[in-house]
Amino acid sequence: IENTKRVLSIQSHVVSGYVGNKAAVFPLQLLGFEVDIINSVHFSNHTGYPNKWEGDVLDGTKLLKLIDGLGRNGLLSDDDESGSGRIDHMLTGYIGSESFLRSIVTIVKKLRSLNPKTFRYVCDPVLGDAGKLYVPSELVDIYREEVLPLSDVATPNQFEAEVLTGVSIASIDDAQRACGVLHDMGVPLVLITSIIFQHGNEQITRVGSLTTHDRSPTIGMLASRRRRSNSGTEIVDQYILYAPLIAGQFTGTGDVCAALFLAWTADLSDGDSNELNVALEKVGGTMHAIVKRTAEYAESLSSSSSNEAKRVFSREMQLIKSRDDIITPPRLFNAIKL
Ligand code: PLP
Ligand code: PXL
Repeated sequence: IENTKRVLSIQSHVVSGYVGNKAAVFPLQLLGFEVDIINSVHFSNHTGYPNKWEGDVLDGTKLLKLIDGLGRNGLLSDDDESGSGRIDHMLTGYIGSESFLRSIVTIVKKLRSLNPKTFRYVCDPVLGDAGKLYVPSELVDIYREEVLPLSDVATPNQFEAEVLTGVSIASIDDAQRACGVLHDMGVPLVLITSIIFQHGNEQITRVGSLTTHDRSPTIGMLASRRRRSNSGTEIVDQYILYAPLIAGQFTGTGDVCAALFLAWTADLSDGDSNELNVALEKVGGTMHAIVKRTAEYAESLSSSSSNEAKRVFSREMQLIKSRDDIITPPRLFNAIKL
């Protein structure tokens, strides 16, 4: 029997809507993963709603207790080599406090020591977006100095990549350099999930595989992997994928994106360079389909929704209706080798 890969996903839970675990778990399960779910917060709704939210936050001490409980029952490791119970991947997203982030560091070290050969930690270093930090600034240095050196995969957006590396990203060259800095910090595989090139960037639209108008706004996703070849030399593979930018503010897209990238890179091996492009195309295809369906739905309601909370709700991702696009990613965009 083929072993099912197990993911420990430590993220937010919201009763209504799709961010954090509510955004990541369904895609992972559809793609065949067993998901062990720890909810870092249990909120009524995401924090972008006009009337705030209610709910509880799990602190770092309680998080470690949950891990203790799992460990005492053999649910973290694989004593008999059967693969059952072994955690192969850990995924984290938005983390709001220093104590919680430090507990994450402890857990990554523990899980890696239990499963040193195959354990992977996929870190979405959520810091902010569009020039604004939405976590305490102390977290930035902890990500840089303690978390990223333990990460096998990181999925920053453009702003996060800039803050973590100090490289400001105005061109593809800059983005490639930022990935290099992240590799130097110890992360072998990086996905910059969204680089927004405003219209008019000819260099970008020309090399892209877009069929849309030359000057339409474009979103780029850049995957970068540093590996050792058979002869031991260091190789960096980098691919970029361009998609038409869909206007509007959507919440939780980064969370789905990280989960999909975890899933589609789960079996990348050291030898091959030509699988990262396939993973990037699958992630880009599914993301575009989800965001497009969501934008169309929000647009269809926009005249009828009078209140602001309803408008925010209308932009919640149409994740359930997108199930076929998650299981079988549409082939929409080609990854271009850089
Ligand atoms: N990829 C595509 C095609 C997208 O449209 C989006 C979000 O809009 C993303 C990826 C994820 O971006 P982010 O990580 O900034 O939420
Ligand atoms: O998508 C990130 C996220 C995670 N957790 C909570 C959020 C958000 C975004 O708004 O509100 C609670």
